[in-house]
Amino acid sequence: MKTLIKNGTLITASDTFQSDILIEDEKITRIGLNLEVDSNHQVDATNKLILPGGIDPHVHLDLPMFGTVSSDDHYTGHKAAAFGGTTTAMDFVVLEPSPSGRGQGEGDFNHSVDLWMKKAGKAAIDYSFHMNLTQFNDRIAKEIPSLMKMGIQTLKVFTAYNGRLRIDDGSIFKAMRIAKDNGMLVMAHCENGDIIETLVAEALACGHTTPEWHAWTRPGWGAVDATLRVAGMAAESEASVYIVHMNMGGEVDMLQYARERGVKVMGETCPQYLFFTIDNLRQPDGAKWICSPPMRTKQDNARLWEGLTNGILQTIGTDHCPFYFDGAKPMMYEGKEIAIAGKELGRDDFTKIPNGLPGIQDRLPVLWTQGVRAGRISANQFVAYTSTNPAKIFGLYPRKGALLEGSDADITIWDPEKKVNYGLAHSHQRTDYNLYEGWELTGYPEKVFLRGKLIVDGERWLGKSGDGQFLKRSEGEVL
Ligand code: DUC
Ligand code: ZN
Ligand code: ZN
Repeated sequence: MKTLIKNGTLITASDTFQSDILIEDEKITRIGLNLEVDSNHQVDATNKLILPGGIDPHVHLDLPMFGTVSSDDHYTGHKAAAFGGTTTAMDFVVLEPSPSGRGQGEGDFNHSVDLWMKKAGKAAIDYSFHMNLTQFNDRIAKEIPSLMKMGIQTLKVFTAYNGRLRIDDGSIFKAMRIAKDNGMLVMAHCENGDIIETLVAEALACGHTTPEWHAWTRPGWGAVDATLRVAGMAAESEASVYIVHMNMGGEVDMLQYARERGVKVMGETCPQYLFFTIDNLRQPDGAKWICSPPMRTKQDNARLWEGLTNGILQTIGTDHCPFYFDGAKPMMYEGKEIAIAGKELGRDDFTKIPNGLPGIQDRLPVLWTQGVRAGRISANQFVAYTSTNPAKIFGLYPRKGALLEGSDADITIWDPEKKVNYGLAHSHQRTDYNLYEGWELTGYPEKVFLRGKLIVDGERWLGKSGDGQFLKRSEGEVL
């Protein structure tokens, strides 16, 4: 099967050039001007841009939490991703004890990965996993290198969620040493768990229950101090470390400080932290914006943009973890009514609002208009942050994140002039709201190929459950 895409403008992380592109079966096999090839299909891409499919390094699909579950699974979330031009997504395996295993509730990597593989059987785009390292002891330490053999090159640690997800700093430091010795990468969620626990208890005791208290009880300085602490551990252990969902200007400062001193630390931000502030949590529908870490200030938005403009940050993920705003009301999804409990669970208590928001589809369209068209980042930086850098950091390059002969034919044909009044009507994310409702966008995906198969053609969905493949990853690069 041969598909020839003619007359497009290719955008890579470093170059912009006119070229045709030939896809044979699942791979890009030729790139060049005026290709004359017998093909089964030709696509005219005159006035269109050709981008490597987006890679979202940070999503939470089908994740049980807050007594419910994130409302996109590996099919619905992947379908939404594809409509937004993304063809690879990485989500996080919850470390669970095996029912027949060692007992005492000790996490079991094999069992946990098996569970996640089963969930992801319905994948519609390619995917891989990070492992949540939410327990640590000598046995777990010994078993960490086995993850590499499973193609899981990343350990996620938390400096918050005391008594649940957090492991202490000594354990994080030991995990970093193991990661360093085995070509693995440590990802860190940086907030100050001790301060959060104190402030939450005080807020509730005073009867402060509204959504904005979610932000007041998770102070930004805690994210800044945790970022510096994690960077310090990276320096001392010489491990490669990736700070997820940077939301504070001060975190960008800490990242810059560490990187200028040769520490192998990298940073991700997410679109929501570039646009929204604590003011959104004060709205009557403020629960829609509840996620951890929370929205901050306009100054933080601006410093994060600066971090992207100047290349201090390396990636833009989404932390896609959607919930319904009103899960008591069913919504239609592929012709069926479906209701999943959501933000209404915390109507009277901000600590019970499921943390997380949608974004897997929104990422590229919103960033194109607000980033590239607004002159904050170049089109090449857009590709770097949303595709090529994640591929390099997470051990997928040049199979993914590249427009090169031999790379997987994951391709998004982008119409840079298409105007869309964005919002729920365009969204395939399985939730009842969209954070970018009514935003005027210019530039939108037109066609999306996953390993050579056309899965999105305008408004038409041609993909299916099971199209996605698990990607075994190997050692990545430090950017
Ligand atoms: N933050 C969220 O808001 N949701 C899921 C996980 C996380 O870190
Ligand atoms: Zn996190
Ligand atoms: Zn997350």
